[in-house]
Amino acid sequence: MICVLAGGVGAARLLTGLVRIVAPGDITVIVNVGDDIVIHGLHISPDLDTITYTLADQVDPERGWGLRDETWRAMDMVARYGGIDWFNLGDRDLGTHLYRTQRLTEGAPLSVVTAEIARAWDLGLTLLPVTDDPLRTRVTVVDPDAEREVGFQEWFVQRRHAVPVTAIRVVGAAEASPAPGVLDALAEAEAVLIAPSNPLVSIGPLLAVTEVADAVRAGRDRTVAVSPLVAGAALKGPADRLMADLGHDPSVTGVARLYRELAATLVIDEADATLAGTVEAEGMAAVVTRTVMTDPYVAAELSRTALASVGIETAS
Ligand code: FO1
Repeated sequence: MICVLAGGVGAARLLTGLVRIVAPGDITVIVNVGDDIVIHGLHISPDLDTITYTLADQVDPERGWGLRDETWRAMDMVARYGGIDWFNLGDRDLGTHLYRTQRLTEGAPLSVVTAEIARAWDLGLTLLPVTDDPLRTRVTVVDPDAEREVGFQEWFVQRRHAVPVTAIRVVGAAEASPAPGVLDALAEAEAVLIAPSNPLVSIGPLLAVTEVADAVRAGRDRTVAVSPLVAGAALKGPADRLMADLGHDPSVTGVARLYRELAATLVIDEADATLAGTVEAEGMAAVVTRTVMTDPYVAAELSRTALASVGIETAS
């Protein structure tokens, strides 16, 4: 059994490789829900949907989120009325949010609804939201006029993550319990993979749930993280700037400082080979390989290397 801690796009890409080398039935993915937002009365779970659509080979390849061949006619109507149109919901994507919202309204927990959606797309693996309880990442931003705390998507999408950030808070974490199956998956996993997702706003909210952090820490020797930074830059998203804004070194060394108590090994890109020594000085084993997942075959080799670093050999 392999357990993966996941955010959105980077995790989804890694999973396209992992399912090529490990039977999907042996994979459990624990997914961030701190990015979730209720908008137009609909419950949107971006990271769960990004992973689902990517594994179903339905994600829009350029955007990395939402569905391919999408149309936007419903959003055009919202814009016509002067409604909230900065968060783009495609016509087909809306069907997912309608279904999820209806099921949640009926009282089904998010983990149950997530399993229903995953089954409808024949994913084969187990997708779990980290918690069924409300968990919301909030970001303190420096707007031109003032510093204010906003919801994750108000920072990420509405402000295009182009404003300085002074703090992150995961509201609800103290009261949140892990969703059913999360602690069992972590306890039973032969290896835990921390996907190349943003350590602060994608993996951070998972670890903000104390029991999850404790379970990951307890399995440190069989846990391996893949750095989301290559040569000091995030491939997608604002991880590098966010780390710098919040006083972390935006490099694999800074990633090692964030993960050293949770994971024994950090997989870093060939571009960062010269920093392997500083990663090891932080107390993690460094494994150097190609980490830029240009296609699922590279993602499969990256997954294979990551698993091998904690003693799991997979057939090639
Ligand atoms: N990202 C954007 O940059 N602009 C959008 O309008 C947008 C809409 C959206 C709708 C549904 C969904 O599942 C994801 C969406 N995303 C959008 C991506 C999302 O904001 C981010 O990928 C994650 O929250 C960060 O991991």
